[in-house]
Amino acid sequence: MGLTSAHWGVYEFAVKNGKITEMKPFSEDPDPSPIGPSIVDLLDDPMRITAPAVRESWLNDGPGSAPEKRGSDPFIRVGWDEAEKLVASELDRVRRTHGNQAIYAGSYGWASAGRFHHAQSQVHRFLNCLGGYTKSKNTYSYAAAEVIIPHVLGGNLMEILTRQTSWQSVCGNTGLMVAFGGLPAFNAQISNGGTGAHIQRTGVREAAAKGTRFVNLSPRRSDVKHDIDEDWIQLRPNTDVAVMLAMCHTLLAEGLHDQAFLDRYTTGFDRFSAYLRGASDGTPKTAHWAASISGMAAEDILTLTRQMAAERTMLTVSWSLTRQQFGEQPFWAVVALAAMIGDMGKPGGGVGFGYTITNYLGNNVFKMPYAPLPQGQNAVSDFIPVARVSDMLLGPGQPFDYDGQQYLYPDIDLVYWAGGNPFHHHQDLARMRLAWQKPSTVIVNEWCWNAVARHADIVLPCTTTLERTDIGMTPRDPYVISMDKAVEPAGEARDDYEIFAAIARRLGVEEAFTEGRNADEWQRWIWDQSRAAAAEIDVEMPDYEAFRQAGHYKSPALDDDRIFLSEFFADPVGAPLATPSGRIELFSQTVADFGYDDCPGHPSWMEPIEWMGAAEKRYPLHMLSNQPRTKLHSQMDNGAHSRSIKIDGHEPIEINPEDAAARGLKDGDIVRVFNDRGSCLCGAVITDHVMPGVVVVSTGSWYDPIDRAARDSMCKHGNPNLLSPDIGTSKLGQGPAAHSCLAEIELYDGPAVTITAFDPPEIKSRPA
Ligand SMILES: Nc1nc2c(c(=O)[nH]1)N[C@H]1C(S)=C(S)[C@@H](COP(=O)(O)OP(=O)(O)OC[C@H]3O[C@@H](n4cnc5c(=O)[nH]c(N)nc54)[C@H](O)[C@@H]3O)O[C@H]1N2
Ligand SMILES: Nc1nc2c(c(=O)[nH]1)N[C@H]1C(S)=C(S)[C@@H](COP(=O)(O)OP(=O)(O)OC[C@H]3O[C@@H](n4cnc5c(=O)[nH]c(N)nc54)[C@H](O)[C@@H]3O)O[C@H]1N2
Ligand SMILES: [Mo]
Repeated sequence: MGLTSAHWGVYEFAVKNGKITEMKPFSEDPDPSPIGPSIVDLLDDPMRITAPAVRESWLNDGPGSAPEKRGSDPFIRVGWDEAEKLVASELDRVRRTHGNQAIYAGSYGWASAGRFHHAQSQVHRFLNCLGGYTKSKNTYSYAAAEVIIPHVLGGNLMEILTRQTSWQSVCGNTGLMVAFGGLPAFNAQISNGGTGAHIQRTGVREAAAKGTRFVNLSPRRSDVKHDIDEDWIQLRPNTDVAVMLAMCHTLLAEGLHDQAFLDRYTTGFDRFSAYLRGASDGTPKTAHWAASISGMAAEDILTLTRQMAAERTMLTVSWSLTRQQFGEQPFWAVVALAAMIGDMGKPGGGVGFGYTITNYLGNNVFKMPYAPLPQGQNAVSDFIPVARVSDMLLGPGQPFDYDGQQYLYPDIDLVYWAGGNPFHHHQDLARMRLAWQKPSTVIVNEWCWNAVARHADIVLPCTTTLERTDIGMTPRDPYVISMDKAVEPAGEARDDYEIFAAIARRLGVEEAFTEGRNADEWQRWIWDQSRAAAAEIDVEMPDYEAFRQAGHYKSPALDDDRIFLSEFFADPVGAPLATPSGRIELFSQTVADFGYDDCPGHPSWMEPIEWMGAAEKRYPLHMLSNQPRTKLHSQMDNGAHSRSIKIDGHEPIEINPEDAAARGLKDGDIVRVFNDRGSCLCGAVITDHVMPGVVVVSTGSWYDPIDRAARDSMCKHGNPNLLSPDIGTSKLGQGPAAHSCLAEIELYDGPAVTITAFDPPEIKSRPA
């Protein structure tokens, strides 16, 4: 059997006559994900891109022609030679006439697992060899937290997450785990870079067996409800901060806060507590105040808070809380609440940033110094906060705020994407389609005809992980996987590396890009560099041949159960945090001095524009767009596993029975979900797992407009990003705010529709 690694786990496969005949989970995985095997049917599915293709108007009439036809124009199949020439000459034209900053290649997205063939690493390295590109900062996952947490705890959030208190420390120590956003077990299928063994469900079950009580504060029930007996307390979306502040207020008012902890480890409690008491704004943040905002009963807030003070408590926040307007506040407020409880630094106590929402959180992994593919230097300093992509394209030269400074949006003439799908991840897709008309040229490396490929001018077909050899390696997981090539590339598909090497050759930078190594030699180089770095910290890794022979390598286990920031809590003076005060900042003078009205100097409740309590609501329901349980984002939406839960081909929408009854809807009905920004069709799932007033549509259904030529056409398939707002979380983080979204639903009684998301675009051959 061969081995392969994906963000959803490791799989073994068998091959016969050039086809994969079997794909089964890795023998060491106790809780494998069913997502994996879907890939097998898709390798030579009609949606596979098998040859380079160029949009008809662009090819016939040149760069910038008929940009409004992106997404509806047919494609012309071209040979690699011509495709390479077109891409090389376009990159050259743009950098010479406008400068390298006119190339936008943030290229955000998850691409595939595998350390060498990681598409973003490849595209960034390639463009750095050419003089650089405008980049993006932060992620769609938790951009707001990435910017606020360094002001509160210091350091870098992505790095901090790998140091979260482990499940081993939770089991047997945590009396109460309070999960804002719940414990969505389906999300634990995923870990970026791959995962050898899924541990989250086991973690939850073992903790429950050893006495941890789980409380889910969320508009939606946790997916773990069948495994453990959680208490589910409903609250309105986007109101967690009000509840957290009321909990802080209750601790303060009842003298239950840990003053010694606050004195030793934090700064700014005086300012924060004045706000809690209402001294600074006239509103005490009482349980009754929060109840009127969140819909959670005041009595429940009081009771739960008293339990938190009495028991060893772990608070956890889902990343979804950051993907809403003022998404900086929940992560800051939860740190303040944990500090007042005073369990931080103790086994099983304090705060975790999202148990179960990816597999690596709370995994007791020894962090290995694995080498990345070197990226070189980007000579361009321009950047955007990742979710401001439409703003940038629509507003060249306009100023924007970000983390205390003002910058200008560059004027973009060429967009290059490899390994991400903005028609999956971005909000307000009708607005994005308008913005997408700005550049003269859009180039995309993809393996399937999804929406980002369909909206490109030049499409270069790339391989999937099963068509190349790689190393599955990430410091977040103990398993390093020797990834075998299973089958030959489909059609004329090439590895991203090969694609870039060939274009680099035409632009005279091949040597800089490849350094004379082929893909195999680079993988050996990555291994050897990693092995040398490991030896320096006295960890012995096998040599390259022995690793390839063995199929996988497992890094050593940690000696102790990890406790978040334990060094700091052991010695706050000797091992201070990387904040201005060296302590946890409950008030940040730095943030206060930025003077932002949407991100003050301490955790604060601010009313979002779109939420259930808004005084003037144009639409009555709050639409959440959570992560899909049958896939990763939009990847393999055309596969059997993802299709298995669709309703007449439409994405399901969860609706509470009360809301369904009020609209005369029954299970399985096709409904139109709409607001001012757009609409989509979904299949109704009527369930009391979602609270009244809230509907839930998972992301990931491929954008499938009824009329491909119309920019704001309804998506008949069920993509929620036609409805979500394209606003920044605040001037501080400028993160995406998809979860602040009101909508309405009604029975769809329009003409019958056929889903065409999984039909390839028209591809013409050149007349001979
Ligand atoms: N409404 C709403 N929107 C959201 C969210 C939400 O909660 N609500 N969540 C957001 C979050 S957290 C995230 S992380 C983003 C995710 O957004 P993305 O990461 O952009 O989504 P993916 O579908 O994973 O896109 C990866 C793309 O890479 C391609 N690909 C895979 N392997 C390779 C390869 O080897 N080479 C190349 N060239 N391409 C490859 C895949 O086919 C796919 O098109 O979405 C965000 N969008
Ligand atoms: N199967 C699968 N797993 C995934 C992914 C995937 O695509 N598929 N994507 C991965 C990625 S990239 C990321 S970033 C993580 C994201 O992980 P999360 O951000 O945690 O994931 P979501 O599924 O968007 O949200 C989880 C739950 O948060 C709750 N929620 C939403 N809004 C609010 C709110 O305002 N308050 C409260 N209290 N609860 C709220 C809802 O109940 C929702 O089901 O998931 C990862 N895991
Ligand atoms: Mo994410």
